[in-house]
Amino acid sequence: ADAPEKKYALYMMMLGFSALALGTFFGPLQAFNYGGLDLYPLLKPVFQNYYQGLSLHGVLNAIVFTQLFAQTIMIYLPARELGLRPNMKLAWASFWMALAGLLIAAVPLLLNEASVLYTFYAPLKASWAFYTGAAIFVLSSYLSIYIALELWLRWRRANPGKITPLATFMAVAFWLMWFLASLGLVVEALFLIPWSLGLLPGVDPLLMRTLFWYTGHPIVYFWLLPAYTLAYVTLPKLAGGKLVSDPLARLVFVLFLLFSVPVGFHHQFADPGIAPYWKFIHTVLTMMVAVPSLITAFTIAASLEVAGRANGGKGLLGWIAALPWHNPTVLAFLLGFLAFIPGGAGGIVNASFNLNQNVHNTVWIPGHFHLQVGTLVTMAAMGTAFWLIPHLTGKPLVARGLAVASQWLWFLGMFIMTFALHWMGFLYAIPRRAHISGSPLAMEAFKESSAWMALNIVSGVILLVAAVLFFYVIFATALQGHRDPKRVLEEVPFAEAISKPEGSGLARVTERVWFWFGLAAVLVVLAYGPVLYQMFTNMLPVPGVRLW
Ligand code: HAS
Repeated sequence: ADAPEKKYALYMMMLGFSALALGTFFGPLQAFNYGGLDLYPLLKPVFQNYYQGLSLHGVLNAIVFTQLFAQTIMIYLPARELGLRPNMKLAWASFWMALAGLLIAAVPLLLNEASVLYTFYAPLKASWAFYTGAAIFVLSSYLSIYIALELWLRWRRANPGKITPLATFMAVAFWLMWFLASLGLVVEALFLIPWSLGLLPGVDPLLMRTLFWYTGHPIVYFWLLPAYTLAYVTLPKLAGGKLVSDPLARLVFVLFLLFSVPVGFHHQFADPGIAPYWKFIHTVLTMMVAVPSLITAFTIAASLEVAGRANGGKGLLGWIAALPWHNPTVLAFLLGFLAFIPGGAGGIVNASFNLNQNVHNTVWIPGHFHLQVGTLVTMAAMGTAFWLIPHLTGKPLVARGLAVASQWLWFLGMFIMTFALHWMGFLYAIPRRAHISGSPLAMEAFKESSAWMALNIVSGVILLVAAVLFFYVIFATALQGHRDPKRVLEEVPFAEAISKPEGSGLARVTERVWFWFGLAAVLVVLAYGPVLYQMFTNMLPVPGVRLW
């Protein structure tokens, strides 16, 4: 790593992949659980039970890995695009804060004192160290928000009147969205930490759930948007073509800024204490947040078509075969996006107020999100690692064939697993977050779906093999002694756009970032304000309980 931001990006990303490696190890154990095979007794005394494994799996994969990858991509890409050095002191401070938070939270997780799953619903209570470590970890992303905004504003001062380059624009919209989105978790931590220390007699579970889901839905776009950014700014070039429309890509990110946050009640359709009309308003807003993904489906597919035709593909579908499927990065994105189609459709089922009653708290839901975050987001990160680690280190990719195999196997494993989970959830109402294999009664109750459940074991084995291959490739690449700068991508592969932002009215309108941010904040206040006000004021008059 010759530039300091390269070293920062490498460390951040490898820390994220280390978390993913450990978290992923528990994945097959969850899959085996749904297949009726309980391997947890074999892991004693190091790991105690299913719920400890599930908490480690969710926290490390969904919270830690995703945030560290965002802190890599959404700082490194704008820095390279603008040719500016980010504030390195703060960048390293964010790294050390994330590491410290992770280590503090890891202790209770490993001691089975924080087995409260990644949603940490009260009244489940974890050790104070878990909430404190998690808070420090999440707050490290606030430094990233500052670093990205400072970088952008520095560029703007030097380039008045110019349209912000695309990756930087995406990073700015992304970090502003995360600032708004993360406030729920920050406020929740202000209750959970004193409660876990015994300073508060209790917390209101409904309020805690509401604060959690305030952040808990937009956090999925916090996971998704680095993948989308890479898909817009690098995939078209890696596939051999161009991005069809730069302004449309900007519109997508503005729509995410506006609609990612005011939607959290769609996780609480079954909760009492929130009037149905509020839930309905959040349903409508959730449908709005699917729109930027539909635009993305169009723009990315069209850009891939441009690439396929530039590679010599002919006819209606010949361009698909002409895409560079042998390139492990392109392959990862193609397969990830294919999985995202049924995943997105499932999301719309979840959001549909009444249909949700059929799938809520069943294994359909883990089926949905393993297509979204487990397949697209993770594969985008894996695929990107195949060029980014060589780019950052000057060391060429080791075992390209295994890299390709890891992506096919990951896709196949996820496909089988999510197919089975959707089926089991929708038709047999098998509950999620349930230790099924530990209870003969539960196995008896779900006998009729045993064929689907057995598929989970198959998928667990395939995913384990895929993970071993992937982690071997990236760690062997990063740790080898051999450098060969000629065989690595020296520059970030930024794609050129066919429809450019210069002269585009849409690009001018989207450039008014502070206006969109203000509007997003107003939407949040309208969609959440009255309900939260009511929840906070209802909480106060409980006789004999002082909450502050
Ligand atoms: Fe979700 C639950 C609704 C997207 C993650 N979601 C979850 C949970 C997680 C999660 C983790 O309304 C569980 C939380 C928990 O533990 O309880 N979700 C949606 C909707 C969308 C959506 C409407 N979710 C995501 C994404 C996630 C994610 C993205 C992670 C990254 N979700 C819900 C709801 C629930 C829920 C309810 C609560 C359910 C309950 O009852 O508990 C939308 O944003 C989806 C829009 C997506 C599309 C797809 C567009 C397709 C594209 C692919 C194009 C293909 C190409 C390929 C280009 C409309 C972009 C070309 C290929 C070639 C080869 C040519």
